[in-house]
Amino acid sequence: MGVIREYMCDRSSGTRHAIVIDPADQTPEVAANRALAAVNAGSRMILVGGSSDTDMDNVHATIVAIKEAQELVTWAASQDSEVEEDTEGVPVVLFPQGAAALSPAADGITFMMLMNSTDQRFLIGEQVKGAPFVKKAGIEPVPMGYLICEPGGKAGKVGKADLIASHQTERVEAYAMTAEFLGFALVYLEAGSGAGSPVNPELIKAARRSCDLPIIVGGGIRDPHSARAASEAGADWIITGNITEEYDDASELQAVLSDLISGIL
Ligand code: 1GP
Repeated sequence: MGVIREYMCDRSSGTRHAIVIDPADQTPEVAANRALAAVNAGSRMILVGGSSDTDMDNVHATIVAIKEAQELVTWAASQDSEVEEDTEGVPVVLFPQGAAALSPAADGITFMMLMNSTDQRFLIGEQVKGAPFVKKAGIEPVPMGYLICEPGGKAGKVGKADLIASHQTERVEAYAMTAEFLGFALVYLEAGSGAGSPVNPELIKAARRSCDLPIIVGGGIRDPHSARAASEAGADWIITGNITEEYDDASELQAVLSDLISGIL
């Protein structure tokens, strides 16, 4: 098993937090500062991707900037005998909209099927297009079933998803079982970036009871309360995106994310 898959699927330390950085929304330098603030707050992974306006150039520049910033911090800490804490960086993983927004600098890629898309392109088309690049670049693919739930936001529209309604627990159970039977490593329940309400915890519980895969939950999680609700319902990873982009000041962002992460069990 690859190291990124092992890392993402490790449940020994309970629910973890990750941020998603959209390269279309900020410069690589700003993205790197935000990533460092998130890691200081306790985030354990940086996902890079967005539903639109990402391309090879902005995705690559963003990943390189984040990795260089992490390396600089690690190097600086190694020069300072006073610093005792672990300053190793966290993995930077592609969370792509498709084959046109990849980077060889990533540590891994969520190689995903948008399982409830109505468009062949998001079920298998983009994956077939992107696979040769992933292979050649030696990026570790982590197979993931991606499910978009109501309200779905831009991801739901772009991905032409037949959204999972908040009461459709049996439907989510069947998808989660299917993800496991197909050999995926992870299931991601997405409410859409900026969603007015996060994924219904009942859907998370349904996915949890029907498969053994680690569950990632994101979309509309903005406070410790909703982070805790997702965690209690069985999420292994809590993802936040928008909230990270609302703060330019790194220490302010770190404080907001520390507070949110404190809500996770
Ligand atoms: C995107 O689910 C994530 O895939 C993040 O959503 O921007 O609402 O935090 P937010």
